[in-house]
Amino acid sequence: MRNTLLDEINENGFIIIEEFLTVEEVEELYRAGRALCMDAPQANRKIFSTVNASDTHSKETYFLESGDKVSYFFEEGAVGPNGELLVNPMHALNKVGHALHTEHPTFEKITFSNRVREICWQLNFNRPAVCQSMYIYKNPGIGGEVIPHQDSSFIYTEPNSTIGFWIALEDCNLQNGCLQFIKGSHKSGVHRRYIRNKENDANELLIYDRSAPIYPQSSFTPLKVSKGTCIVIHGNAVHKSEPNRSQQSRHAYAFHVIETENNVKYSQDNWLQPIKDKPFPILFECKDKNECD
Ligand SMILES: O=C(O)CCC(=O)C(=O)O
Ligand SMILES: [Fe+2]
Repeated sequence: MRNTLLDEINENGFIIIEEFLTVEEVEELYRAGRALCMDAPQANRKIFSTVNASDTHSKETYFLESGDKVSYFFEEGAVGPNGELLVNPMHALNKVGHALHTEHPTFEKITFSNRVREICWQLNFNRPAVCQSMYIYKNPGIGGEVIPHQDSSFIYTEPNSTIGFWIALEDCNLQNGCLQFIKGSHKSGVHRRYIRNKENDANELLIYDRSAPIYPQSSFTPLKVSKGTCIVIHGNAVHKSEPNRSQQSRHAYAFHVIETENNVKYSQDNWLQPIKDKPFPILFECKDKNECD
């Protein structure tokens, strides 16, 4: 019983769980995501892109400080040269992050639900913690590509323990930029890392330690999933999503979980660091190992 999900993630690098959320829960999260669009800042809008590294200091600082906040990241094509909005505010955001799981009750409720705990338990976590969360918009026409990556590049633990929960809030297909995976790619280690730049006076606060690997398009399998589906992602699984070329948005709620026991070390080089006296919140703790088997 405990090993079905474990076998699946160990084999493919991901697990697809259909109807993970009820229709009502999907609706509640989707409504909350849309409401966030109206709360987004009207000045000093910050852009998020995995393609163009036109990083300014203020943009990187905003990102680095977003770990315990509800911060708003705009699409590249949504903001004009003077910071003005070029599109409908409902279509302007790339994502909101990275602490919806602690700062927003609607997202907190799903993140700390027994369904999530059950999956972590089945995946042999002993003291799992949620380190980040985000609402991803992938808006029609404007929603940019997410380049091939492993989540462990950003959230690195030793040994690897990172998993992602990615929950579709709308039906996903090739046209609107569904997730695509290289099956089995989690078996090949962490290919590069995104780390804090140790050079104090450097322009870039965050850097990759290696150049981007080339993954052939033919190696990716698109996962067309219905809203309410949860895809559990192994930290080392290579995945991506293409731009949204459709007329429909492709909203999703995603969060990441790490092990905090079993001598697992969270890397101090990661962009995301727990705030002093505010450790990453725990999903459960197995005090007595026998109790958890
Ligand atoms: O939603 C996407 O397109 C990418 C999300 C992703 O890579 C993640 O949640 O780890
Ligand atoms: Fe990812």
